[in-house]
Amino acid sequence: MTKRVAVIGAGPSGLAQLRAFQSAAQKGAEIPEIVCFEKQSNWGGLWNYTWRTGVDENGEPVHGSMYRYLWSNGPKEGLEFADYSFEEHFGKQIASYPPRAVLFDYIEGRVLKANVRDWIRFSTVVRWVEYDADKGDFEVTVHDMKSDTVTRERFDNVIVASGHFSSPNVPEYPGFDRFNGRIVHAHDFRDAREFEGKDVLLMGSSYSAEDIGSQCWKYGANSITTCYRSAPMGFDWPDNWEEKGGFERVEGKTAYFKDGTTKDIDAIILCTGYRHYFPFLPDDLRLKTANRLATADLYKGVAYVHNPKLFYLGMQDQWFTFNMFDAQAWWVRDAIMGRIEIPADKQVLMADVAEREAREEASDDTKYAIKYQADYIKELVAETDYPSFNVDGACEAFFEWKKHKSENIMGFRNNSYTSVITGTEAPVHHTPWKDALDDSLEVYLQN
Ligand code: FAD
Ligand code: NA7
Repeated sequence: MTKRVAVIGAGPSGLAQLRAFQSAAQKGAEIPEIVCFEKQSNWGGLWNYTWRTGVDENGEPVHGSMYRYLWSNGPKEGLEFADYSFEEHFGKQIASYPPRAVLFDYIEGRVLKANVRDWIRFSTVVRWVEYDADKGDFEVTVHDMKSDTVTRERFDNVIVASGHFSSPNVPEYPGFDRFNGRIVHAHDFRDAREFEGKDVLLMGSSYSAEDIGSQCWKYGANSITTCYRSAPMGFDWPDNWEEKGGFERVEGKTAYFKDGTTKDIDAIILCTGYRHYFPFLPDDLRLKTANRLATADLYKGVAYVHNPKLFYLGMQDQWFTFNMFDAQAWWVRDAIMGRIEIPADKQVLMADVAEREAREEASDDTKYAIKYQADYIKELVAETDYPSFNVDGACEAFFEWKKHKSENIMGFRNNSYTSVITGTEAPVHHTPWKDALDDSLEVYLQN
C-alpha cells in the first residue's frame, strides 16, 4: 500500500517539501501520497500578507507576522532556490532586496510550475497529532473551516512545517497596564504610517527591532528609541534614533531606563521575539527548543529523535532560509522514501544532536555562525539529488551584507550581489530604499 505523508503548513518549508516529492515523481520515482494541511486560505506562510491581527476569519490565531513595506532583510542571493532562479522566474535579474510581494511571487512561481496546489487542503487547521505505537502510524485530526467538519486520518509520516515566528513572546513591564498609548508586539505590527509623527519605543535588539524601527523612521516617525536587554545593535543610527540600555518601567507616557534616563513616548513596539509553539502536538511528539542553529532533539536538524517518523522543517534560527528548507525537504523526502537510512539506535541520533550543539557553541562569532549553517546545508545537499550550488558563495553575500549594514544601516539595501545560481550580478535598484515608499511588485521590477 502507498505510504501516506502529512505536511503541516504550506509556507516556504512545506512548499519545499511538496516540490521535493514532485521532483522525485518527475524523475520517475513512485512517491507516497502527500497531503498538506494549511490553515490559511492561501500558501506562502508568513509571506502571504494579511492585514488581520488577533484572530483570522475563522477565529483562529492569525499566523502572519509580516507587515506592509517589508523588504527582504538579507540579500536574495543568500536564499535563491538552486532549482529555480530569480532569473527563471522574472525573466531577468532583479535587485537584491525584494519587497515581500516580490518574494511571495517568486515562492509561488516554483510551486505553480510544479503543479502541486491540489496536494494542499487550504483553510484546514491541524488540531491534534497522535502516534499509534501498535499500528506504527499517526492519527491526525483536522478541522476544515470551509465545511466546518472535524475529521481524522492516518499517516505513516508527519512533517511539521508550521513555522516558529508566529507565536509572540510578550513580556510585561511595570506601568504597561496604565500606559496611555499603544503597546503592540511585532507580530501585530502592520503599517508604519500608523506611527507617523510619533515618538516610538521599540524593545529588543534583533531583526524586528532593527527593521520595524527602520520602517517607522522611513515613514515619518518623529523619533525612534530602541532599548536592549543584552547588547545594543550598535549601528550608526540617524539623528532622531537613540539606542538605550535596559528598560525599567513606564509612568504615564514617560519611559524610564536603567541608566537613569527617560524618554516621553507615544507607543511601544515589543520586538521581543517568538516562541516555538505547537498546540497540535502531545508531549511525546512536541519539539521543545530555543531559537538557535542547532535545535534540540532533531537528528540532522529534521528527524525527531524520540520518534524519527516525525520530521520538522525550518525550526532553526535562520541565516539561510529558502535554500536551507529545500536541503531539509529533499533529505526528509529521501528518508521517507527509504533512500536514506536513519539509524535505529536512539543514542546515535542523540549524539548527532549533541555534536551539532557543541559545534554551534564553540564560537559567538557571526561569520562562524553563517558558515556553520552553510556547512549544514552542504551536508544535507550532498546526501540527496538537490542541485548542488555554491553555498560558500552565498556566504560571501551574507558577509558583504553584514559589512554594508555596518557601513550604512539605512542604505544597505541599495547594494547588489552576484547570484550563485546563475552567476549574474543583480542591478542596483532604481530608487534608494529610504526613498522608495511604494513597495509594490510592479514598481520594484521597473529596473
Ligand atoms: P511560515 O512561513 O511561518 O509558514 C508556516 C505555515 O504553517 C503557515 O502558512 C501557517 O498558516 C501554517 N500553519 C501553522 N500552524 C498550522 C496548523 N495547525 N494547521 C495548518 N497549518 C498551519 N526570511 C528571509 O529569508 N528573508 C526575510 O527578509 C525574512 N523576513 C522575515 C520577517 C519577519 C517579520 C518574520 C517573522 C520572518 C522573516 N523571515 C525572513 C523568516 C521566515 O521565517 C522564513 O522566510 C519563512 O517564512 C519560514 O517558512 P516556514 O514555512 O518554515 O514557516
Ligand atoms: P529575536 O531575533 O528572537 O530577538 C528577540 C529580541 O528581543 C532580542 O533582542 C532579545 O534580547 C529581546 N527580548 C526577548 N525577551 C525580552 C524581554 N523579556 N525583555 C527585553 N527584551 C527581550 O526575534 P526577532 O523578532 O527580532 O527576529 C525573529 C525573526 O523575525 C528573524 O528571523 C527575522 O527574519 C524576522 P536578548 O538579546 O535575548 O537579550
